[in-house]
Amino acid sequence: MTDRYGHFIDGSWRDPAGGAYFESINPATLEVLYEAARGDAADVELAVAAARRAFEAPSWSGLTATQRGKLLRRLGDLVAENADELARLESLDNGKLLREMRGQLASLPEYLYYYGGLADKIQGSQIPTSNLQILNYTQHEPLGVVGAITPWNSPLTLTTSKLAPALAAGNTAVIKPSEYTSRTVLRFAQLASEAGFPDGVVNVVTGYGAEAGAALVENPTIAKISFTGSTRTGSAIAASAAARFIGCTLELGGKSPNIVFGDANIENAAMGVIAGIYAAAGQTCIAGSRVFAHRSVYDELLERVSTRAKSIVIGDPLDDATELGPLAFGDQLDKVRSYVGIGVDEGATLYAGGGRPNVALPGYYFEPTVLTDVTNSMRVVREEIFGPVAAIMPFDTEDEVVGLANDTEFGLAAGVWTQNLARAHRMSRRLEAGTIWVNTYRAMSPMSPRQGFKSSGVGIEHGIESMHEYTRLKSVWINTDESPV
Ligand code: TXE
Repeated sequence: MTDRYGHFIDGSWRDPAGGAYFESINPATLEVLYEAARGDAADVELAVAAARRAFEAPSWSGLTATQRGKLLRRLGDLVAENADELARLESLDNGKLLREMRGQLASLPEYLYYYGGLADKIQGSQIPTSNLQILNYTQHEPLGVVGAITPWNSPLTLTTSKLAPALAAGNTAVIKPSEYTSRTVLRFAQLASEAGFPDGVVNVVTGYGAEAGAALVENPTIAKISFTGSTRTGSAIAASAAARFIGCTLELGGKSPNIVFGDANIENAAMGVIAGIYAAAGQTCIAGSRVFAHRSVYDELLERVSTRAKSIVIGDPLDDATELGPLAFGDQLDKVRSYVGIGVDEGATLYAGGGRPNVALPGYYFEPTVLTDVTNSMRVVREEIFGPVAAIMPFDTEDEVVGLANDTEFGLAAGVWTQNLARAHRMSRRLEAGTIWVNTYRAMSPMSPRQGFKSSGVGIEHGIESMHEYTRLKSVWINTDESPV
């Protein structure tokens, strides 16, 4: 019999108010993995009310910041102890390679340790106003109940990026994971309970975006929305949050340039281009989907990338020999396939890949693909495909490639491959993206802030800076004398 999971609300499992469940499918085998509760406004209401009670209860609001930090560190330990199980559950759910998941799980506790350490280091200040009689100081307060809406490509990591600073700052949370990947987020909430977070501090309502997700965004008690997902959904969430004057942190899509100059170490650059676009089958917001190669190295880079693309081992994500797994669900496969068709119709050349690979498993597989003869006006270059599809273009000058790279609605990340130090600095300054990688791609740490420029986001994730996404600042004025001021 298929496993069935309810919501995780107020420290225990809850059946959905409407009684409905939906299936989660293994994208490699197309088998049903489990059923999750199909949440609606009533479930969200219950979870938000529990989170608000928990926010006000002395068992949470009465903790010192150091005690909150300790809970986060304990949760980090529990995540480390259960890393194998979590890695496997997520790999089964979204098709990400088990070995990549093991890598993610190895660093996930760091997020919890880092924000656990920061919990008691968020300080206000004393301000020397023009009146000596006045003591003016600031303090950072938690916001209340944070609504976190997370996607399917890296459910655990992206949920933790929001939850760790939110909890460190003293908020409580209701998480709505993607309907494609509910399992690890539910397990994470259970581990938070085991770590000693009081009931109601971490709640999970599973379900569809238009139902549970929209109800969470519209709930009047929610003090803030933190969202990672598509630019379209992010835009709707931002509008709804703005109408109620609540804050939102949005991490959205990307169409990141990966730029290879003629003086680059070409072997490293080719590997960086490959990892940039084919890791996680291209289903990452930071995918280096627009590759610009200086004309002097264009042919060589194209050859290296396409030769490697054709030899990538595609198969079962649980098998350590596999280098590329399936796409996460059927609609995602349809989207990627249709974009390749659109590119060819627009005049692009299908240089490598473009179809279903020869894999015994019935899942949503798509070959690592290379498109050439592309221009910046084509949809395959302008829109986020979110699949293993690289568009490779030549360029002649630095000015030209800066113009091409910045000619996009997105601004999440950019890669630069060069041995020229001055050029590396110049490019880092000129590229309009929140993260710049030079002679590397995809490097990331909970300690380093990231911000999406342009349509790629609002607000900051990671780093000390993201703590302030989850606090509000109060300015206190005290007359220290008997005489009035
Ligand atoms: O995204 P959605 P989807 C991009 C990527 C992908 C495309 C579609 O291009 O192909 O988005 O993916 C919830 N109110 N990215 O459909 O819809 C939804 O249930 C509130 C990039 O999965 O944005 C899920 O939990 N919530 C990205 C979450 O939003 C709503 C990662 C994301 O779903 C909602 C994922 C609504 N009206 C997709 N509608 C990245 N930046 O890494 C949906 N949701």
